[in-house]
Amino acid sequence: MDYLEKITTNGKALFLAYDQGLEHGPTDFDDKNIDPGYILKIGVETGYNGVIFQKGVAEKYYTNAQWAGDLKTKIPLIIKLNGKTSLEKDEEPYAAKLCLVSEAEKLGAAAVGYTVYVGSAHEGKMLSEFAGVIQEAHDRNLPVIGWMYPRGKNVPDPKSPEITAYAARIGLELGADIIKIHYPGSLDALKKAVIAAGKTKVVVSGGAKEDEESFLETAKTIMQSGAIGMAVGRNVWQHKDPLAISKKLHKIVFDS
Ligand code: FBP
Repeated sequence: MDYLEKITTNGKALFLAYDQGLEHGPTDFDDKNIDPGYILKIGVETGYNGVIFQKGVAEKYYTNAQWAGDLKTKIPLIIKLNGKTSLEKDEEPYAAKLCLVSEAEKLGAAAVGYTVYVGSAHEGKMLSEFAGVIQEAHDRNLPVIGWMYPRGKNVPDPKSPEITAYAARIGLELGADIIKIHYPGSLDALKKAVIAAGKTKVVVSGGAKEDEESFLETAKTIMQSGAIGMAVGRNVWQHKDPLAISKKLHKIVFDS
């Protein structure tokens, strides 16, 4: 079976990330985007390939949501299984596992996600948990997306081409279906990471909100690299017109 069928369109993907409430807290939000229902509306109206929630938001705003009729046919749910808060300042981060694959499946997830802080002193624990997640998810025909984020004092330059390609490769070595990596700053560096990931597909994270023009230029570059798309949060739902920026992004991802 093609694990990725449910969360891609013609081999491309655009995901709407909304796990920042745990990762960063309400500081990322305004009066509108603090409401997960608002995010779901953006996701449904502009046809994202998946919305990324932690399990609590998933349960209350997706699995048991009545407002949008049969949501499951409109936007796939991706549950992020682990995470950490920004209050924890350990130089060597660890993202605790917060949800089981079986729970995610019960909540209606079409895919699951897991962060590995590549290079952290706690890397071994995360690699081992991630391997377990992949096995359990594949037993249930659920695709797995790995947030492969280099961090820690052994990683002085987390966006260097070498470390980005290494992080990407780890996704392939462990059996991730898709990896999510940060943009390493140039087309050439991203191409190297995509090649290192082999048959594991690559999506690129959006990052902190930036000027629309430079954000869309980067998106165009990303789509020339062999990456299949992006997983974007703040650059969409912090935008003054999330639907308009989503449409532009869709055109770049799916028409490239
Ligand atoms: P953004 O597009 O808003 O950057 O979201 C991508 C993402 O990976 C989220 O899934 C996650 O909450 C956040 O970035 C984590 O960012 P960081 O670890 O850099 O604080």
